Amino acid sequence: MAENDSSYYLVVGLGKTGVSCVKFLLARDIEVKVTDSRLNPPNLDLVRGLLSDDNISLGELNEKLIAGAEKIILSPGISANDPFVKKVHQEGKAVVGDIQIFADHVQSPIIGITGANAKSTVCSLVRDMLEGVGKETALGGNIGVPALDLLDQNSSEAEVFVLELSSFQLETVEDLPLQVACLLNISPDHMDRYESLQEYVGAKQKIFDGAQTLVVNRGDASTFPSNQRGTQALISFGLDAPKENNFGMREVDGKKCFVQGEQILLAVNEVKLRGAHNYLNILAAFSVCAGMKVDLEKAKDAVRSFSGLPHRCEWVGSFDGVDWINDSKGTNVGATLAAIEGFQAETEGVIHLILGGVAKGADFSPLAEALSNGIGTLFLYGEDSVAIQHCLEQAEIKNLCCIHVQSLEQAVSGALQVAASGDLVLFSPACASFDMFDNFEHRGDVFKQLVLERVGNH
Ligand code: UMA
Ligand code: ADP
Repeated sequence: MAENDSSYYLVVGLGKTGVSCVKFLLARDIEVKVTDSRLNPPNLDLVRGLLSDDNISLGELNEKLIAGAEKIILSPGISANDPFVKKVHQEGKAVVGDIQIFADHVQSPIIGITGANAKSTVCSLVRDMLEGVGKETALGGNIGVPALDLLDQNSSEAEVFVLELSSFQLETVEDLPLQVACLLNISPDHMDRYESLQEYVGAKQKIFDGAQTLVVNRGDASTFPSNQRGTQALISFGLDAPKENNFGMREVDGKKCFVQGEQILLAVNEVKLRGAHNYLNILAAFSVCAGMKVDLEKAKDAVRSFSGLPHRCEWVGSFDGVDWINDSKGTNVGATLAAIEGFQAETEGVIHLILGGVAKGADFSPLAEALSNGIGTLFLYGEDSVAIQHCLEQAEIKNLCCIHVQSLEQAVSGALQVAASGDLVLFSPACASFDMFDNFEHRGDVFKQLVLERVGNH
């Protein structure tokens, strides 16, 4: 591969993001080279159709390509601590991610939403609310559609862009002029990539830097900006009664309601989403739309009809009085905790929890209290199940029956045996899926199929 050609953009990583960057740059006649540490990255055939072999370097991140590159475009899966990235910085080269390139090219307002959990749910609800008031809206980012794929050269721009932003993506932004930036919540995640929780929070907080209106969670101090500029408006949401024009909940005539200040927006029984965590998600979406100056009265219908996304506390079925829930997207401890707490208030009997997979260096002790109160049986499976059990043993959980199983199939069979009418079986793994499954969707689909076959036909 030629290394010292005239200037080019170097795309690092050939996952979804890398490919979207290659396509975007080529469409703008910018010379591109690519490198990936894998010998056979996922989109190799597609990229071979776009670039000559001379411009593709595989098997390691090729440091020799740094010198001739005008800009380095880093995929989110590559950490700033990677030796390649350190070398890039040493050589004084500009490093950006796809989100910065996107922001540099877009005219329409952009909403950015981040947080440890609930990003996809809130982004999707905001999109539905904006469309409900007649705004043509495009949704992308960490949710699965790379941001640059939202910019089709041949069609006009959407009226509003909603971007789900991960901490990985935020690491590489320099100047993100968001109309509304929302930080939903913080709980530890990706502790195998960050040296401390502070470093993770710091990456998330970058969402606020260039934003006009900031949306924060009153119940979570880490979501408040560490440096708010005087020109930036702040809107907060929380489950308590709100002050001024912020968002929260009040009891009105014996009914729990979503409110803005004193003004009632909707009663809880008018919406399909259930559980305190989902009420927060609705309030966050209202707050974001308020930041966009949307007529909330007109946006309410979209909230009423939103029934949540697959794999997020998704109800699979009720068999012999037992509810089965697929929360495969619960990929960290904070998500699983929210799911347990969300269902505890509404479950007559006990919750049986299925948990396991790749723990990403997480500490499971925050689950101790929830596991001591109201969890019947815990089924542990997957690559890190022994380490998780060890962590839980140290937390001295009382009254918990913990069973190790070899597969999700065994966990479902075990749960079928122990669950009695009025109980709920919650599959919320608190872990990543790639020890046994392609991704969280695959894992959730396998769980649903097992439940429908094994339990439904029992
Ligand atoms: N990788 C290598 N070598 C390389 C490049 C990547 O081994 O040279 C590995 C990474 O370590 C990672 C995997 O390949 O394990 C994918 O990395 P990537 O940067 O190529 O990822 P993309 O396919 O571009 O997908 C990314 C997001 N993935 C990550 O940030 C890891 C997707 O979020 C996102 O949907 C997509 O961009 C479009 O924006 C997924 C995700 O898991 C769902 N995100 C994390 C999360 O939600 O917790 C942050
Ligand atoms: P993300 O895109 O951030 O992963 P999702 O909307 O896909 O978020 O939800 C992922 C998981 O987070 C859900 O399956 C649920 O377990 C949990 N969750 C949902 N809402 C909340 C919330 N408000 N706080 C904490 N956890 C939540």
